[in-house]
Amino acid sequence: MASLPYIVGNWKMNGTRASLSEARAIDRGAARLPKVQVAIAPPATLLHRTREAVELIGIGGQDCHAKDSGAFTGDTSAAMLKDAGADFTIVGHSERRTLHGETDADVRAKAEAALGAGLAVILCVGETEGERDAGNAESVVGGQLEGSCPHSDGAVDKLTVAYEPVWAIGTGRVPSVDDVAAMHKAIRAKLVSIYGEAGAGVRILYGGSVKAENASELLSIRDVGGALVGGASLTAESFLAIVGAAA
Ligand code: G2H
Repeated sequence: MASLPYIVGNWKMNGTRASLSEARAIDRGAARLPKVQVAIAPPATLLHRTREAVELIGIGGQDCHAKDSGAFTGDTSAAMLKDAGADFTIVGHSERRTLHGETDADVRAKAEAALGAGLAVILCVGETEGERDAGNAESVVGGQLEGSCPHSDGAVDKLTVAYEPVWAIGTGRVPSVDDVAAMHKAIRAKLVSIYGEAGAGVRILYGGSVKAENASELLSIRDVGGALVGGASLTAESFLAIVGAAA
């Protein structure tokens, strides 16, 4: 059976307790749209409160450390996310890869730690504009998948991949339908080469300037199993418009 479309809000470094009203409104709205799986990734400071504020939607972290505990000032372990009520965590977002220098090996270690803590994983990949202009987008994304996909037992069953072209993030620019379709097809093929037939069942999200106006078109593309949404996930109104487009 095909899985439900999966719409995930990544709040990034946005949100205080006042934002819990948006989380509650998203939860109520999602209850009216049962043909869509909905989740949000609030900042770590809000995870526990968000867990208590919502009933239906999934809750996740935006990153985790690869170690369970230790002298890592400012970091949060996967076990801590789990303890705070998370169901999943994002790893390998381009803002982590670029601004924090995370390598594919780092991202794989984080994904393995998350799975070990009982979390599902949303693993982000995506090329820069220069890499696309040079004709290397598919090889770059393929290399990221080879380097960062987790391999522990059962990993494939708890894995979602998010394709986020770096140049489309927060810019209002989105790739053409043909380019999204070609990349998602290439990601699917790579997942099958990594995991065998099980790779055919991994959900692949598109992320990068998704909004209500472009969501229907993006979500209708073959092998686009949902969306990872940044800016437009910060209010219930704009996020639920995207969830509605997926229903
Ligand atoms: C990409 C996306 C969320 P935005 O980072 O993961 O952000 O929708 O703001 O482009």
